[in-house]
Amino acid sequence: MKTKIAGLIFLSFAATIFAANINTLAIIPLPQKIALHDGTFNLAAGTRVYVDSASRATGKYLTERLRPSTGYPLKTSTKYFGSTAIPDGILLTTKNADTKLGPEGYELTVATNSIVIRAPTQAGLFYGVQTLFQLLPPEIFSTNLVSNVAWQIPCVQIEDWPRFKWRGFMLDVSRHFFSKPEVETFLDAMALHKMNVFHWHLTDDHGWRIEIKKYPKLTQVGAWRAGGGFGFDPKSTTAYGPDGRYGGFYTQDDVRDVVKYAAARHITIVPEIEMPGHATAALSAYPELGCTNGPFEPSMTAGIFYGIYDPAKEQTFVFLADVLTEVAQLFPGPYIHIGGDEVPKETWKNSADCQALMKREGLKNEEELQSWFTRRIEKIVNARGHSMIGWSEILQGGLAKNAAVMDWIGGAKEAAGAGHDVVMTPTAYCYFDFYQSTNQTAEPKAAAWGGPLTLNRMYAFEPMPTNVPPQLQSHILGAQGNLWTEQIPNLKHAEYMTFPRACALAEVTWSAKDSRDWDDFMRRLQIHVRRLDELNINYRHAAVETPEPNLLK
Ligand code: TNX
Repeated sequence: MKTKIAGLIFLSFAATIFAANINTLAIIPLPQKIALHDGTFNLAAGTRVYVDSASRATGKYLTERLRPSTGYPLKTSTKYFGSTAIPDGILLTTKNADTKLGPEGYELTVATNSIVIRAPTQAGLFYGVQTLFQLLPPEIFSTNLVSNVAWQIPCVQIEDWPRFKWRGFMLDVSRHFFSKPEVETFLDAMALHKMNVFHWHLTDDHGWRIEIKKYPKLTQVGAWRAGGGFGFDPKSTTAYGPDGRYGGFYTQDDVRDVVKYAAARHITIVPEIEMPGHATAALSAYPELGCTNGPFEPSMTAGIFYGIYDPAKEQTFVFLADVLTEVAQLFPGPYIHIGGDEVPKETWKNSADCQALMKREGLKNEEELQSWFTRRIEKIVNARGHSMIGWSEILQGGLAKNAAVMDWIGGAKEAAGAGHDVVMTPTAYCYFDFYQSTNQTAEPKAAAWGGPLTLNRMYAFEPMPTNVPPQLQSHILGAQGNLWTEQIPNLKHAEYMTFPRACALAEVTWSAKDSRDWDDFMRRLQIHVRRLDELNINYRHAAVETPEPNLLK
């Protein structure tokens, strides 16, 4: 019996030592260039991590992430000032880095007795560290000590950089409130996939989630609702309080913590404050800012968008300027998202004050009124040192001067043609709230107005719109997946909707277009989901167990 076990152990060791070929590597998103060499580097308790002083935080992140599973008391050291490999050491350095790798690129060299990650910036080094984790066995992500795994890293030479600079994920925390630790688990998952923009959808009809000191009622009143509103019992959600209220909000200290947590993972946060529509929660607190007297009630059901600010009241702009002042101070930028989607124009049509305003300003229709509103808001955003971004609809009636557009229902070509930057989030490819399969009865509840959006479809997404000519393509910053949460009352459900589709989107936005290979992605995904298992991230297992057809052929 003993010899049998020893034999098995030997066999599994032999497998890890000798079976290294390119098909055993499972990095997602796929790096730009990989060369695999013979041999492995053995991570051991005595391995040292050397950093130059600028790279100390990245080194600390590396050692802290390696500690729980390996149990190794790894420490970073700045005692070494050179820039070449050190025996038995992992060196992280920006010295002598090739600037051609760009602001997020890195080079990773694993030899049998040394590892070097070299990058022009800390973001690049951080991504090199992410790749290093994925060269180790998936158990490296365990939060518990793992004793039966050999921590071997295959010898490789990797050069890597992202295809797009915007690799985003949007979380709607208005329809369902996700706590600060829940938001942070998403930020960690983003880092694993080298995603770098977290779009935080902080306000909508169903809840105002960010503390604004000057307007305390926004969160005292607007952060709570009595009913679930989308066919579920609020008691069954994770944001139901013992006081019988459903919802929650982030204090400004919470926001600062999340901003810091994101920055440590090289993630920029784009806060979204919805206007002029999707404003019911704000109006439930300050009904005087609406066109009608309300009442405004955040417990409404889906599909009714009646909360809209009144642009004919100066008070509305005073309020929004005050809110944006506090938001601008909390988020280092560069963007503030002002929403702009699905504005119920009927309300403005029926308002004598709005009609009078339109006449005064020579505005032909309510679309132009929205554009007039958006231009005023853009000045406010710009004056606070930020750039404005909004959904497709901000194009209607004329686009504000420097605004960027988030294309969910079109507009990329027009916006790029007029010199504006664009982020692609088309519903057909980027909506994590859509069903992931045609068999809806076998799936947890999802948004059914679009989709299904299967994993292979997301993998076949091409962010660069075919109608944008080459000279304007630099305006397409990248792409983003959106998780709207009308149907999603807890974190595990949210993760299920997001993964593994986000793994596909990460590859679409990071890796070279011509390297996309569905079969190879599915091979790597089999290993990658073991990382998600270790990290306790939920995902749609069926997507991995029953591979879908290749849509790239
Ligand atoms: C459209 S996408 C919306 C959201 C909903 C989503 C549901 C966009 C800019 N607006 O308010 O949550 O559909 O799929």
